[in-house]
Amino acid sequence: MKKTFPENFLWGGATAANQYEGGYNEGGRGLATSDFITNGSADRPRKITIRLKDGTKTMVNRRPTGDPKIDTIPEGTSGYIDENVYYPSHNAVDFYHHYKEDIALFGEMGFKCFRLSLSWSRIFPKGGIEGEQPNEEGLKFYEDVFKECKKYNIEPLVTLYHFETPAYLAEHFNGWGGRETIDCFLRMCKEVFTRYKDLVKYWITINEINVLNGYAFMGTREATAQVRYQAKHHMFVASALANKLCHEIIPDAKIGCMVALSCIYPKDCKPENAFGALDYRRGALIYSDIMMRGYYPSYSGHFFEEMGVTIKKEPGDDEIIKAYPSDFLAFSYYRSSVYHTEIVQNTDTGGQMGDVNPFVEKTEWGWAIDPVGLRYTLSELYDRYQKPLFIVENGMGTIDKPDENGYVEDDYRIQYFRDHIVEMKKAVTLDGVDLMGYTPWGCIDLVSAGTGEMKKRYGFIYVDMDDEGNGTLKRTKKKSFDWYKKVIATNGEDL
Ligand code: P53
Repeated sequence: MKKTFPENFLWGGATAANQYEGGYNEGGRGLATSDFITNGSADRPRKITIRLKDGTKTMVNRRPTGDPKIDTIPEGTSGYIDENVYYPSHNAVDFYHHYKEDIALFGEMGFKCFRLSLSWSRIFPKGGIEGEQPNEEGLKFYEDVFKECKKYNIEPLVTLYHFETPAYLAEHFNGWGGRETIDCFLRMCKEVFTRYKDLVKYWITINEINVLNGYAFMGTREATAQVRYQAKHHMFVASALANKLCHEIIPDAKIGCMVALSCIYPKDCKPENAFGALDYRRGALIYSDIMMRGYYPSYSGHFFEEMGVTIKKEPGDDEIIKAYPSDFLAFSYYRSSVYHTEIVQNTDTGGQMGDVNPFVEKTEWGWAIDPVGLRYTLSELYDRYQKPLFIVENGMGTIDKPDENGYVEDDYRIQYFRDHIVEMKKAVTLDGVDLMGYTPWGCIDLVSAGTGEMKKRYGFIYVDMDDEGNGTLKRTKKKSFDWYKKVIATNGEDL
């Protein structure tokens, strides 16, 4: 039995380009689907702005309905952003110009690992279509970032795809709805594996593959179950072939898949609720089952049949998925939720909605705070796969109130992390889970994916910016900064 975390445990923090990087029209970058999404709030959904066929600009709800009046982004994509609307991804919190400062702060906290994603259209502005040359300025940017990490002995953990599809691929191939996108993705992968082979040893193929849906996330025009699961099938093939390429080009690298796996409990001992919760959970586990084990699981037949989905596979797809499974399973864990047969569940997001749990408290955004659920999930996943796990997102989005010096006393955040790390430690020491590391989400304040807000903050570092993008972008350490620094320095002993 292990007594504590392993020596080489990867403590760190996590970010994603579409919410953190900015510089959307700098350095030769092409536009991405995320650049067309406005800000929103908990009760005002984010919208995707695109042009109507008649030429007028309009707004549509974030989940496209298949309305034929709505076109995807036509030729010359740059003309289609509405200057009067605020798009949080455009400048985000400007990692593009602050990376040295930010990485120095991560270094000061003692990070062993920093999770970031590549903006695909920065590497290939058109997504890597046949004959397209990579954008040297984009490649150089990430090289500089990784070299900066090395200065502080920080291992980059790089997500190849996180909530943004090159707009060109959305326009021409229906994003991940088209098989062509697989080849484009692989051209991008080959380029970055080759370029960064000495700098990056930890990779993740596709972020939260189970929550992806519609134009914003996958570049598809429609968001029907048929289109969604066909696109996911393309992602399974792309992910497996990316694993293959990665191992060929960087033999000592590890490459994982990533699924949102916040946990789900049955409401009570009513058998239908217990089985219902198990079956509902499969809606999320199907993704890791396919990518970790290498085949569509036996229950997937009834799962797709009930949704009226028929997956179109090309000859060889199943063999590819079988031959190149993921080395590890990365997952996000934020909360738990409760399954009840009479409550309509949000399909496959691994515990998004459900009945009220009277035993746990909630954040201001209604996310149940449940540290034991983290141990539960770690055990569930390790018992199922017996392969290394990596918690690549966890944390608490809150409204932080800085004092006159910009200092935030975020004792609630410290409490959240302390409680989760205690349970994570039990999973490692008592349950024997092989856990590679822990990278809390939004280690520096960044734009919320769900609402586009800035005020939903997760960071150890405060960034002076508001929901409309106003502010100095000044970085200030919160109280949790020094606390997390101590946790890392003692390898999780002093909490
Ligand atoms: P925000 C939905 C459910 C679970 C995780 O979320 C999710 C989402 C998308 O909103 O996203 C992940 O910012 C995601 C991050 C995201 C983070 O969780 O809505 O991988 O990009 O920022 C937190 O509070």
